[in-house]
Amino acid sequence: MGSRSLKPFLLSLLLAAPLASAEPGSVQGEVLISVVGPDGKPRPKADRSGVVVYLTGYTEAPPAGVVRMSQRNKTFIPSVLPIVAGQKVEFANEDVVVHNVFSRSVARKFDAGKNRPNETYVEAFKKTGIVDVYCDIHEQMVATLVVVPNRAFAVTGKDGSFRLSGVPPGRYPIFAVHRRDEKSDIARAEVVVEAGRTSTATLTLVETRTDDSHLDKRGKKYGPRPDYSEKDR
Ligand SMILES: [Cu+2]
Repeated sequence: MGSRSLKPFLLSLLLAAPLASAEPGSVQGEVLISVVGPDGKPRPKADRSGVVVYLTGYTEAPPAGVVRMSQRNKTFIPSVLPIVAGQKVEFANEDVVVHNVFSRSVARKFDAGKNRPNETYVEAFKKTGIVDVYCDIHEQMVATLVVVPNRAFAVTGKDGSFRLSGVPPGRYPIFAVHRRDEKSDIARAEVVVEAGRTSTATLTLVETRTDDSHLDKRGKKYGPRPDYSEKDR
């Protein structure tokens, strides 16, 4: 009886030892965005929100649960969504019209088909990378999923600031990806994370692509489309 209760205790000690020595650290910093004007000269951008900052070099299991990307007023909410590889996203039609969410990106190609109001489509994203999400009915609907390898990620606010927590000590590449598509620029730097400490990093993104032009799910230009409003059911 005594040995039976001792075993799990010893096991927990063994498991706890390596974890205690790897106290995590944090990274905080700033993303600068420079936009190239018509004269070819770069200018700093005031609004630095919506940039995904993440680290590579180690993997972690995704958080439990499904992440939601909604469709409302013919817009994706949120329009930029970082997730951990292996995580599922539910594309929820919270609109009054039909949507057809799809992606033709290398990291994940999918076609949700036509989803009516209140319908939800769930897709799993196993590979890391940038997934451009569009609607085959409404050309103006654009969103970006950034599938990252671990939980140390953040989305910048307007001031470009970010904070990554729970990072195991080590030297890592750190990246900043702006919305737009998989062809957009990615800023890269390197950061050293020490146990229990906060490191700093500054990343500079050059924004070269400023439009949202893209093809439909068949790889063709968007032509006139029926709106599939509620009355067409
Ligand atoms: Cu749509």
